[in-house]
Parts: sequence; C-alpha cells; structure tokens
Amino acid sequence: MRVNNIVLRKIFDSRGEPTLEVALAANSGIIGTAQVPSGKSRGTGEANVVSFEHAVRSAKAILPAMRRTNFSSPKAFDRFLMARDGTADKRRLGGNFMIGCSLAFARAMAAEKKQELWELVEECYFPEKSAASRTERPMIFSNLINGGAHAATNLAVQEYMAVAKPVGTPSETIARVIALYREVGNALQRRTGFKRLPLGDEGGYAVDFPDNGAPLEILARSIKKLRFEKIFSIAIDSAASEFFRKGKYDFEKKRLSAPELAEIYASYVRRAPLLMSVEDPCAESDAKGFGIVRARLGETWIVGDDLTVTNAARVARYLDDGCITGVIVKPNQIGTLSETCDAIAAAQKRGARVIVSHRSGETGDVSIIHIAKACSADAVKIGAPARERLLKFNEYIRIFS
Ligand code: 2PG
Ligand code: MG
Repeated sequence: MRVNNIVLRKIFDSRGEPTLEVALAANSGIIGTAQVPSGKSRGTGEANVVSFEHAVRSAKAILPAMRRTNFSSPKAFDRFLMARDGTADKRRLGGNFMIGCSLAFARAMAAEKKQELWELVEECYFPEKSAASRTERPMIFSNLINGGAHAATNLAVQEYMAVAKPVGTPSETIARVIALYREVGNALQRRTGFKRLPLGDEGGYAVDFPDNGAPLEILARSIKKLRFEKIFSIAIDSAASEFFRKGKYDFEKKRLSAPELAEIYASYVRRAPLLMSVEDPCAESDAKGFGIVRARLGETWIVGDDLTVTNAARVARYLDDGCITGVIVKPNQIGTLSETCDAIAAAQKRGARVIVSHRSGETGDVSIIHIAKACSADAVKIGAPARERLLKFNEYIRIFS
C-alpha cells in the first residue's frame, strides 16, 4: 500500500488536554485515522510524547520517503517508522506521533482489504489465534472507584476495578457492569450523603474512604447484593510508583517496605476474597518488591504496567525473573502496533495474562478492543461504563457479538 499524505490534527483528550489525531491517506483514496490517548501515571520507560508542533515536523520529515515506499504490511510500515526514528525511546519522531501513524496505517490497510482492524492484526501478528479469537472474549476490567493520580481523594491506590467474566452475550455482560456501577454509586451516596458523586479521570467514583482497603469491601458488598459473585471478581491498580519515595512506600501516613506493603495486600485478599489481580503493587524501580508481593499472594495475578511499559524485552525479563504473572498492554507506551504485538507475544509465550488497556486521558479511538480480540487477550481494561469510556464498551459489543 502506498501512502500519499499525513494529516495531523490537534484534538483534545477526555481531560481536555491536547493530543493528536493522525490521518493517513492511501493512494487509493482510503483514509485511515487514529487518535492517541495520554497517561497521567506514566512509566519512565514509556515512549516519548512530543508536542503537536514537533509531530508536524516529524510528518514533514518522513513524508517524502514514505511516498516513495510501497508497504506490504503494518510490520513493514512500522519498520520504516522505527528506522526513521532510530532512537530507543522514540524521541526523534515522538512516540505519540508514531503510534498514531502506525494505527492509522493499519486502519487504512484493513479498509483496503475490506477487513475489520482486528482481522488484519490477527492475520499479521497472531495467525495461530484465528480459531480462538472467534469464540473467546476477554474479561472486562472496569474501574468503578478512582484514586491516586486520577482523583482528588485520600486514596493512594489508583483503581478499584470490577472484573466481569464473559458470561452470556456481550450486551448482557456490559448491562451487568452498568448495574454494578449504579449499585456501587447508590452505596456511596448513602455513605457520603452526596446527591451527586464526584467522578475521577476514568469515570469511577472519587470520594474519600477510611482506608485504602475500604473500597474493596464496597465493591464486594455490591457484587454480593446483585448476586454476581460467580461472574465478577475484583482487581486493583496501585500504580505504586506514585507513592514510592526514597526507597519506601508513603502509605496511610506510614513509610512502608515492600514486605510490609505485601502484608497489606494480603489483608485485602482476606477482606475481599474476590480480589484476583493486583497491578503495579510496587514501584517501577522495585522489581524485587513485585517478587515479594507475588510470593506473598500466591494465586492472585501480579500485573506489570509501569514496570513493563509494553516493551517485549522488559516483559520477557520480568516474567522470566518471576516478579509478575501478567502484563498491561498499552500501544502508546511503546509507540508502534508491531512492538505492541511483540510485547503481547512475549507474554503469551511465557503463559502470562494479557490485559489490553486504555489510558486515563482517552479519545474516541477503539483500536485496543481490536488488538485484544486479535490476540485473544485475557482482559480489556476500559474504565467505568460512562462518558467517553462507553465507546470502548460499545465497540466490545459490536466486535464480539
Ligand atoms: C494505568 C493507566 C490506565 P494512566 O495506570 O493503568 O488506567 O493510567 O493512563 O494514567 O497511566
Ligand atoms: Mg496501571
């Protein structure tokens, strides 16, 4: 496929911050577009984010060579981008510019081939999955209570998620997530006396709690009240890099070591036995701490996000070290679709869980749902069933029904 133009638009994410929309025009006249999300609790190993003006310069710089090349696949296109950038952290062209181009190209090529994006991604990167992806669907990690960097509350833990198992039709699954979201809202209204509850960046409720374990009990009680115990679990994302200072965790007015923090997580599993997954329980610079939590929690998924930043080498390293049992996958952490799929393959090869995830600053782009389907991911993590996040829930219904 030949590309003859790149159009960049400065659009805005769900926090009202500027971000990029990339449109690539193929010679055939087909246009592929992608919108780039943005993180707030970002790993230091993430691909560089450049300004809109920088992205415009990047587009000008690559356009002549791009026009001269006939790309046979998304892989070939990404190789071209990576060669033009030539840096490990994508600082020359910009990781946000590159992921926008990479996904826009894949969308244009899928359209040329009259395919869904997930079909092209599956064919290129996960051909052995094709039978599985038609029957399986991922669990949904839905963030119902927001804390940490995503909300102005007293919670250090960033996310308290309901995990919906894929039972019944996709619409039925999502109707249950919405029912639970409302039930948790009712419970919090009764507790706080607020007529309207404040919401955090990902649409979850944002109120103060007596301690960081209390939201788990609210979620567990609401799940029980709706008789969803068999079809819902609970997950948290501590995003612990955010409260790690000088080798200790600043947590509930104490300075904790990793083993002390691991004891707190163990107490959470006792308080809410439905807790099945803990993301970034420790800071990105404390891989040893992840290993300590993993040893302490046994069966609970220990998931890397800031630790692994969708980088295949890091994913392989920390899985081989035994620090984690699952990974978060965010295309904009690494900067191309191909490297995103490499990170997924590195995790799946090692039998690890894969959770394809949104960012806290989101756009209307729904490609993560397609990537999850193409690779038969274990789960998608897409925030509360509200506001801009609903686009991903609805795309889930569309492509898994
Ligand atoms: C996370 C994400 C998404 P952010 O930490 O997992 O929930 O947050 O996009 O701010 O990094
Ligand atoms: Mg995270």
